[in-house]
Amino acid sequence: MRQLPRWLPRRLPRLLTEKLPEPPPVLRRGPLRENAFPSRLHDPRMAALLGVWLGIAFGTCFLTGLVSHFMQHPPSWLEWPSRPAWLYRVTQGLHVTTGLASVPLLLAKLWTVYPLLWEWPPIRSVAHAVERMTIVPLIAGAIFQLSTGIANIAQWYRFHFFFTVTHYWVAWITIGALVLHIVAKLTVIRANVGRRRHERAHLAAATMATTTMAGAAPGTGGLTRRGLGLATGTAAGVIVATTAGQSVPGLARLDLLAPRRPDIGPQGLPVNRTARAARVTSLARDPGYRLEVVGPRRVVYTIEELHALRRYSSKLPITCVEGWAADATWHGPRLRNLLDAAMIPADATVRVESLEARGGYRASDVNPSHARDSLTLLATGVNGADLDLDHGYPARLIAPNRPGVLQTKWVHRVVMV
Ligand SMILES: Nc1nc2c(c(=O)[nH]1)N[C@H]1C(S)=C(S)[C@@H](COP(=O)(O)O)O[C@H]1N2
Ligand SMILES: [Mo]
Repeated sequence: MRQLPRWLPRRLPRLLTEKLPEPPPVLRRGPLRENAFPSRLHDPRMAALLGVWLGIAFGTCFLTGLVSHFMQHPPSWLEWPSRPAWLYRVTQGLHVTTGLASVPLLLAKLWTVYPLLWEWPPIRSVAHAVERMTIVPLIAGAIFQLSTGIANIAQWYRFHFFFTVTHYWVAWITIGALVLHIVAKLTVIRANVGRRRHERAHLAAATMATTTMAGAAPGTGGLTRRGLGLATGTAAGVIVATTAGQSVPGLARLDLLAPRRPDIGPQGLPVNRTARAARVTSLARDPGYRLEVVGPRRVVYTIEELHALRRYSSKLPITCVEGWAADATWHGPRLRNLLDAAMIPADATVRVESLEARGGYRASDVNPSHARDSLTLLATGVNGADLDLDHGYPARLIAPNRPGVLQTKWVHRVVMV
C-alpha cells in the first residue's frame, strides 16, 4: 500500500475548515432572507437543552434496546443470567417508555432547528458540509425508529421488512450519527447548557460565527423558552404516565394510551398469538399428545404423567418485547427436574420446541443459567387453573428475566443442543 503524503495530516484541518466562497446575495429570498424566522425559540440554547433531554432518552432507548437484542440473539460468549427476575421487565419498560417520550421531544427539537435548513451561507466549509450531511441519517433514523417502534407496539406489521433486524441496524446508524452530531456541536452545547446567563452571553459572542441561530432578536414576544420547555415536558410526561401502566404494576388504571392492558385476556393475561393463529388447536387437544425430553436418555410423558409430576409454583411476568408485562403465578414441573430425568448435564443448553409448525417463535434456546433456575417451569397451569389453550396448553415454558418471545407455548419437545 502506498503511504499517504506526509503533508496530509498537517493540511487536513485547514482544508476542512477553510472558508468557501459565499453564493451571491441575490439568492437570499423567502426563508433564506435574514431574520426570516424571528421567534426567539429558534435559538441554540433551546436546541441544546432539548438536545440534552433527547440525548438522554435516545441513549437509554439504545442501551435497553441492545439488552433486548442480545437476550434474543446472544453471542456465543454471553450467558445471560436468569436473575434478577425483574430485570428484563425494567429494561424493556424503559425501552418502550423512553422511545414514546422521545416523540414530543423530537418534534419540539425539529421545530426549533428547522430554520437551519435555510442556513446562510448553505456551506461554509468542508467540515460544515460534513456536519450538515450527518443530520440526514440522524433525523431519518430517529423518525424511522420511533415510527416503526410505535407500529410494533401497536402490532401494526404492515411494513415489508423484518422489524427486529431493521430496527436493530437502523439503531446503530442513528446512534452513530447522534455521536457525530454531539461532537460537531460540542462548543454550542457547552456554551448553552449548565451555565449562568452572563457566561452564556459571553460565550455566545465568541461562538456566534459557528451558528446562525445565535442572533434571534430579543423581546419578540410570544412563547418563552420556559413555556416551550414546559409544554414539551408535559407532553412527554403525559405520554409516560398513560403508557407506563402496561409494564409497571399498579399503574394499570392510568394506562389510557398504551395499546395493551396487562390484565385483559383469558385468565387475566394478554395473548399475542392465539392457538388458532398458530394452527395448533387440534394438536394441542389431541389425547395422543406427548412431551418428549431428549438427552442421553429419552423420556416421554403423557398429559396425565405430566400432571402427576411434582408441581411447583413461580410468580413470574410475561414481559413482551412490545412493552407490556403481566404478572401471573404459574404451576408445573421444574424444567431442571425434567432435564435431570433425561440425564442432561447441568451445563447444557436445551431447545424447547412448540407444536406450532411454523413461525419465528416456535422454539427457543434455554441457556444453563435459565434452564437450572428453580423458578423455571414447564408450566401446565396458571393462576390456579389449567393453562388456557391460548396461553400454551398443554405446557409452556416460563423462566425469569427473559423476553416473552422466548417463553415458548404449546411445548412438545425439549432437546439438548
Ligand atoms: N409457540 C409460540 N410461543 C410463543 C409465541 C408464539 O408466537 N408461538 N409468542 C411469544 C410471545 S411474543 C409472547 S409475548 C408470549 C405471550 O404469552 P401469552 O400469550 O401467554 O401472554 O408468548 C410467546 N410464546
Ligand atoms: Mo411478545
